[in-house]
This record gives sequence, structure tokens and C-alpha cells, in this order.
Amino acid sequence: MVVERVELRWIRMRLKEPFETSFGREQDREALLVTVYADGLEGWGEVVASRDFGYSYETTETAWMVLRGFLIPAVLGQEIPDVETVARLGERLRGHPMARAGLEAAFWDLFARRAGLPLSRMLGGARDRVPVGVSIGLQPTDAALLEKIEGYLAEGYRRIKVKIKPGRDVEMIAAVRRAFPEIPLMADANSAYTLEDADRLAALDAFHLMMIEQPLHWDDLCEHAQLQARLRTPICLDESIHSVRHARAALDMGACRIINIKPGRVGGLLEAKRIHDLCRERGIPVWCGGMLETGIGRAANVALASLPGFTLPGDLSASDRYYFEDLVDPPFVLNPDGTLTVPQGPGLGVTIDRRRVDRVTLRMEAFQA
Ligand code: NPQ
Ligand code: MG
Repeated sequence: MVVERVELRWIRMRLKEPFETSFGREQDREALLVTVYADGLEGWGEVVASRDFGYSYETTETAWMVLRGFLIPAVLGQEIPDVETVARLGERLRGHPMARAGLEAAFWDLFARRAGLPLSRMLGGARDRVPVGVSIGLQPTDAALLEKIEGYLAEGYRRIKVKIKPGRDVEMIAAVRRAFPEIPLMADANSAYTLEDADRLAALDAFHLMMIEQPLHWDDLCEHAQLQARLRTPICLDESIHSVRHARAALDMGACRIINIKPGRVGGLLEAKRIHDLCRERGIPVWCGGMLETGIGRAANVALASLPGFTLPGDLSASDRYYFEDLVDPPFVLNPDGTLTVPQGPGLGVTIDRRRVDRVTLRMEAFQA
């Protein structure tokens, strides 16, 4: 199909509460929305870069530049036969995966709508419900954390992930385990440790965590392999897995036993699917990570998580985990069994509320062929 028009929106959504990790704290979620128009249809994608550095070198500003300066001009007015073509154009950047993933996602939505298929089916998804966990930011006190956990368990979340950092780790996890001896529990360090902290991280072996996510440097594989050899708890890599090539290397060298897959981090849904396929072949469990997405990014994540290799609960969460009001109808709500329902309509399978989108838009630019 020939791309007639692309719109780029910079949005800001107030979070219900600030989200704090080892790298920082955010009160508002800023993100970009990409809309691609072709064949009388439209497709929507979300760019998960945030306003500040921290999780990644990408920011809303860098993603805006890359989309406006290179990615959008590369597709505008062009005949785009498939999502592979969009992914290949993006690979020429050798970086900026979140910007690329947002554009690619809009094309996935567009192609799925044109085929009259739910995105889940386009991707090879098998399930109509996916199990979900919740990610809880650093809290001021252990008591506050225990209270949060209790609330989310009551809502039906199937797995609890807590953020850790030096000074908020072994004792805090011990307190959580005392209060909740049996719950599926894991910890995410967002790269807050070094190999010198190996003994401290090994002390977490006492608490039968499902996994420890990204303890060491965001771009490291080698030291994670050394650390994994000293831990009984499986390491799950998030930040360090930039592509299927990194995933293969990580598994070959024993740097992790589980992988968190985020389309934004790896440059798109196509690369995410490749990592899923590799891990499935090798019997490595994967789960879908989260980046505090609006319903637009969330719908794509839920579709991805319906693939058969996503055997662990993802950081998918319901719309009301982060936001007072989502941008899509219906919003994502947690089923009583701790799952989210995979939308069955064409494309993302949700309706985008343009009035709500307009209300949260800070900047808009349209590109016409
Ligand atoms: C993770 N997400 O798995 C990320 C990191 C993260 C749900 O834990 C603004 C935007 C703030 C994106 C904080 C979860 C963020 C963000 C943390 C992503 O490591
Ligand atoms: Mg993580």
C-alpha cells in the first residue's frame, strides 16, 4: 500500500502515582503516537521512549527527531508491501529501536486491519487471554510496599515484581517474603549493581524468587554470565537484549535463563517475534515487559503476549494500574482469573478516542505525501 499521510503526536499523561526505579522517578508519562494513513485505513503505534534518560538513551525528543528526520520520509509516498520492509528501513539506523518500533507498530495495525484480522492472529498468537503480573515501583518504606502488594493481589494480579536497588534489596525482599511466603515474586534492579555486589545478590537466593531482572550494566552480557554461575535464582535480561542476536549470544554464554521481551527495546514486533521464536526453540521462557504504555502500546503488547512461548505473566497490567483514563475503548481490565482478554477486532482491536488523544497532545505534526 502507498503511505498517504503520517501524523506524529507528543503526548503527556498524568500517572496515578509516581513510578520510581533505581534510575529515577516519573510523575507524568510522555510518549509519542504515530498514525499512518493508507488505502483509506489508519494504523496506530506508540513510541515508548520517555522524557528523561534512564531506562534508555532514547527520549521522546530523540525519537521525534529520528521519526521526523528519517523514518517518516523513508515511508511517505512509498509503496510499502509488508512490515518486513519497514523493519529493514529501520535497521539502517543501527539504533533508536523505540522510534523504529513505534512506526512499525502502526504498520502492523494497518496491515492487520486491512486483512480484517486481530493483531494477535497476524503475529501468530494462540491464546485469547494472557496472564498478567504487576510491576511495583520503589516505595518510601517496606510497610508501604507490603500494602501495595496486598492491594494488587486482591485485584487478582498473578505475579508481583518489585524494584530493588542497593540499600533496598535483601532486607526489603525478606520483609515481603515474611508477609507473603508463597506468592510468585521477582525483583528488577534496572542495572543498579556491579559484579562486586555478587554476594549481596546471591543472598537473594534464600527467597525463591522467580527471577532477578537485569541486575548489572544495561549493555552487558559477559558479567551477567559470571553472575548467573554464582546464583541459583534465574537471571532475566531486559535492558541488555537489543535484538535476536543479543538473545542468542546471551543464551549461548549463559548470561540469563529467562528473557523479558519489549517490542520498543528491540526495534519492533517483528524482532520481538524472532526472539520469541528463538527462545521457544531452546525451551527458554519469555514474558512481555511493559513501559507504562497507554492502551495503544498495551494492545500491541497483549497481542504479542498471546504467542505460545510467553509462558510467564507479563508486565501488561490493566489500564487503571497507571492511568485514570485510557486513550482506548474498551480499556484493559483485569479478569477475575488474573488475565487480560486479547482483543479480537481487526488490528489493535480497540477504538482510539480521538478527543482524549487531543486532550493529552502537547505537539502534533502531520506529514503529507
Ligand atoms: C522495566 N518497566 O521493566 C520497566 C522500566 C521502566 C513496568 O517495570 C517511564 C517510562 C518510567 C518507562 C520506569 C516496568 C519508566 C519506564 C521504568 C520504564 O524495567
Ligand atoms: Mg526491567
